[in-house]
Amino acid sequence: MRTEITSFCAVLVISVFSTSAATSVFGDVFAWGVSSAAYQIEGAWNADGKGPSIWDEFTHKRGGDNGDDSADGYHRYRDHVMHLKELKVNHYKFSISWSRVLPDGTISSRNNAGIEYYKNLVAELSSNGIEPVACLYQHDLPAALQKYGGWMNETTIDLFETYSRMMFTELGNSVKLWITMTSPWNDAFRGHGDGSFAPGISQPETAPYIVAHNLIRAHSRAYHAYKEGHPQGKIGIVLNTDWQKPAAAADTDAATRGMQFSLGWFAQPIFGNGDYPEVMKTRIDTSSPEGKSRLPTFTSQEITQNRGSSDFFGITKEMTLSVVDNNNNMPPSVGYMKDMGIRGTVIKSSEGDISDLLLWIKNTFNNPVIHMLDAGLSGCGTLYDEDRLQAMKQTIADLRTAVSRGIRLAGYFAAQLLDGFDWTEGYKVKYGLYHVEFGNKERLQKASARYYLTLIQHQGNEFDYPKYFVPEVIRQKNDFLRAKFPPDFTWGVATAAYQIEGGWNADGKGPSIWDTFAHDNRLAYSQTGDVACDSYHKYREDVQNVKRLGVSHYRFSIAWSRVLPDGRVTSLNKAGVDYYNNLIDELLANGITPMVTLYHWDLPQALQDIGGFQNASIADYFNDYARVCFEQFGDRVQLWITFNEAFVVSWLGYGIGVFAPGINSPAEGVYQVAHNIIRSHVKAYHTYDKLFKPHYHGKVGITLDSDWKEPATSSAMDRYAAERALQFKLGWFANPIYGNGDYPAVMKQYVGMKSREEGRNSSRLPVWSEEEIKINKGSYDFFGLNHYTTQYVVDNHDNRFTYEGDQDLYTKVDDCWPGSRADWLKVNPWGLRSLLRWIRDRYNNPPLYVTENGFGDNGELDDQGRISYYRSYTNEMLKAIHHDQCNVKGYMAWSLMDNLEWTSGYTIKFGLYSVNFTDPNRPRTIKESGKFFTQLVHDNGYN
Ligand code: GBH
Repeated sequence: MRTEITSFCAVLVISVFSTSAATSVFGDVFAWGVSSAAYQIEGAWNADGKGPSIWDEFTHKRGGDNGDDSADGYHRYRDHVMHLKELKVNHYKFSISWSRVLPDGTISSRNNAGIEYYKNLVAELSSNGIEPVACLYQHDLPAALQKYGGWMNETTIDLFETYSRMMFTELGNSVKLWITMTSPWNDAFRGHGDGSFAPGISQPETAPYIVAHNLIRAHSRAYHAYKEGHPQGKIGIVLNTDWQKPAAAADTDAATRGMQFSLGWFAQPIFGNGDYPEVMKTRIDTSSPEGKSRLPTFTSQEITQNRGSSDFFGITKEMTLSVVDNNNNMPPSVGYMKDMGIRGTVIKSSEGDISDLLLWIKNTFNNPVIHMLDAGLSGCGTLYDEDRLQAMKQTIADLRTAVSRGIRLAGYFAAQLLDGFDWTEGYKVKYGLYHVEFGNKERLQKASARYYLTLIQHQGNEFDYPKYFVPEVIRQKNDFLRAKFPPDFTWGVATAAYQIEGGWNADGKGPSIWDTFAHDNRLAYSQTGDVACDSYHKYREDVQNVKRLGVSHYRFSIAWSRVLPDGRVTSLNKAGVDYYNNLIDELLANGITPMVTLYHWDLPQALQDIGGFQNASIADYFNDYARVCFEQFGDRVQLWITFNEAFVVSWLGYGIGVFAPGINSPAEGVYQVAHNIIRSHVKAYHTYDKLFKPHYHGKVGITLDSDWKEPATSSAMDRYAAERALQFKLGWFANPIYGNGDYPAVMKQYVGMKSREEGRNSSRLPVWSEEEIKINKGSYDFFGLNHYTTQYVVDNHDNRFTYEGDQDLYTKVDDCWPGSRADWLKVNPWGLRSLLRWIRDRYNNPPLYVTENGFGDNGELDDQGRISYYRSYTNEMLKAIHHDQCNVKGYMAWSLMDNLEWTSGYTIKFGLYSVNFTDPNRPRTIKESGKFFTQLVHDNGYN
C-alpha cells in the first residue's frame, strides 16, 4: 500500500516537472551559466610559481588598483563552486591565466602548481555537476612574451597554439566546452589603439590591425588543434561589441560600418567568408600608402582555416551606441577610429537591443549557434542591486524575443560570479552576483543572484517578481514622494548644552565629566567646549536663528552642573536657573516651543566621583535633578526628554571609554550603567507623571539612538542577526520602557548563554524584579529617536565576552552608500523608514519624534551633501507616515549650528548655520541647507 502511494506521488512529481520543462522557450538543453576571468578574480599574482602577465605589469606601473589579491579566487575556488551550486547554474565559464601554467609563456617553463589549480577547479566543478567552460585567453598575456612584442609578433601565434595544445591535453578529458579567447577587440583596440588596456600601447594606425590579425590566426590554429583530437568537443570564440544604432535614417550605413569594424572585424573571418569585411578592406586600403594597406591580408590558406573555425558564436553586448556618420573625421582621431568614420554616443540600453543585435548576427554570419555572455550592468556594489537585476530581466526578455525570431541560442552566462578587478575601472565598479568584501574576501549574495537562481528554476520563463529579492522599502527608494506632512506635524532643530554653551565655569557652574575629559586632552586637537558657540551669552541670537528657519520647536539640553554644580539639589545655582529661564522665555516670546533634554551626556563631575552611572544611587540624584527642572521650568516646558542616547552613555562612556567619563567596562559595567539609566528615567517619568502632569499636562519621553540594521543576506541566520543587533542596540532600552517592561528575550538569552560559557553562574545582564517591570512598562508619553545611518549585519560567532561579543554578529556598510565627514555616518535614507516601521511593529506604534537626524561635513556654506541628506531622509520619513502609518509627530534636525562634535572637536560640522570658531564673537551664518530646511518646513512636505 505504502509503495503504491509513493510511486503514485513520484509519477505526479515527474509529470508536473516535465510539463514545465517542455514549456521553456529556451528548450530542454540550455546552458545557464556564470562567467569569470582569471585576472579579475584569482589574485595570487605571483603565487606558486606564476609568472607575471601584462596586466600585472600594466597595473603595477600605472599604480592604483590591481589584481594582485583581488577576490583571491586562486585559493577560494571551492567557495565558487558552492556559489555556483546555490545559483543552480549548469555551466561555469572561467579563463586560464597563461602565465600561471606557463610562467614565461613557453612550454619549457611549465608550472605544475598552476596546472594543478585548474585541474582542481575543473574536478570540483565536474563532481558537482557543473559543466566547466574553459577560456584559454582573456587579456592576460605572459609578460615575458610582451618583451618580444606580444600580439604584435607572429611567434605568439605558435606559442598560443602550443599552450592551447597543452591545456587540451591536461584538461581535455573533463572540459568539453572551450573558448579560445574572450573579447579580443579589447586586446586589439584598447591594448594597442587607445592604450587603456594592457600592454598600454597607443598606436591606432596599425597596431590594432596587426594584433587582431594575429589573434584571429591564433584562434583558428587553436580551434583546429582542438578539433583534431576532440571531434566531439566544442570550441568557439567570444566577441564583445557595443550595439550600434543609427541616430537617424541617414546614419544607417554608418551604424552598419561601426558594427563591421568592431564585431565584423573578427566575426567575418571566423563565421563569414574567412576574410575581413569588405568595408574595412576598402576604407583602410584607401587611406594607406599605395600597395601597403594597414590592414594585413590573410593568405588563401588562412582564409580557409578561419572560415567556420568556431562551433558557436559567443557574444558579449556592452553598451548601446547612437551612431552618426563622421566621415569628415577631424583630428585628433587617427587610425582605427578615423578608418571607421563614425561617432557613437552611449545611450541607455533599451528593450530590444540585444535581440536586434542577435538578429543582426544571425543575418550577417550565417545563423550561428549563439552563447550570450551578458556584460551586465555595472554597479557600485550594493547587495540590493535592483538596477542590475532589472537589467538582467530585460536581457532575458530580449533573449526570449531572439529565440522567437529563430535565433539559435544555446546558452546565457551572467556576468559575473564575483565582484572583482575591472580592467580600466579597478574596484570602482562591481559586476558580481556575489559581493566580495575585499578586506576579508568574504562573499555575500546580491539580489541579482537571487533573481538569477529563481530565473533558472523557471527555466528562463517569466515569473512574478518576488518581493523578497529586494525589500519593498528599498525598491521604493527612488520613488520620491510628493506629499505633505500631517497638518499638526512639528518641525524643530536640536542642540546640546556642552556642544554649544561654553561658559564652562561661568557664574557658579560646576564642572561636568566632559569638562574633565576635554581638559584631559581627550578631544581632537585638544579642543574643548570651554567657549564652543558661546550660547551661554548668545542665546538671544540663537533664538532668532531658530525663528528664521520657521520651525515651531527648539530642542536643547540643560547642563546639570549649571543648575546643580555638584549634582545635588543642595547646590542649586540661581544663575544657572536664570540662564535657562531666560532662554525659555525668549523662545516663548518668539513663538517657539521648547523641548528640553535633561541629560545630554554632561554628568556633574562630582557625581562621577562617586561612580556616576555605575552607582545605583544615581537614579535618586537624577530624579532629584529632574524634579528641580520640572519645578523651575515646568510651567513653560511641556516636552521633556530624560536622556539623550542611553546607548552612547552606556557603551561609549562606560563600555569602551571613548567618551566621558572614559571608563572601560565592556562586559559588566556597560550593562549596569544601562540598567541605572533606565531606572533613572523610570523614576523621573513617574515623578513628573504624579506630581507635575496633573498641573502642567506635559509629556515625558526618552531619546534612544539607533542605526538601522539590515540583514546582509536573505539567509535566516543573517535575518536573526539583524534583529538581534536591533534588540541589543535599541530594544535594550526600548523594550523595558516601550515594550513588556523587561529586557528583550534575545538579549537575556545571549548574554545568559555567553555568561555561562565564560564560567559565570549568573548573567552579566542585570535582572528586573516584578515590581520594576511594572513601573518600567509604559513609562513614556512619546518615543524620541535619533537616527543617522545604517549597517548590514552578518551572523558570526564572536568569542569575546563583552556587550559586542555577546551579540554574535558583525556589521558592515554598503559600497553604494555615500559617505560623510564622519566615518560612522553613511547615507542610507531608506534605513530611517525601515527603522520607523520596526518601532511601529515592536512597540505598538507609539507617538514618536525624530529628535535628531543630520549630516556631517567640513562646514561649507554651499552644503549640497546636507541638503540631499535632509531631502532624502525626510522623504523616507514621509513614506513611513503615508505608506506605513507610522505615528511620527515631529522632526528635529541636528543641528541648529556647527558645534563641538564631542571627541571630533570642531572638525566635523552638522549645522544648518555655520559658526566661525576663530572669531571671538562666534558669528553665525545660514547655510544653503538652512534655506532648504526653511522651505521644507514652510511647505510642510514636498510639492
Ligand atoms: C548624536 O549621536 C548626538 O546625540 C549628538 O550630540 C551628536 O552631535 C550627533 O550625534 C552627531 O554625531 O566614532 O567613537 O567617536 C549620534 C550617535 C554616537 C554616532 C557616537 C557617532 C561616534 C562614535 N553617535 N558615535 S566614535
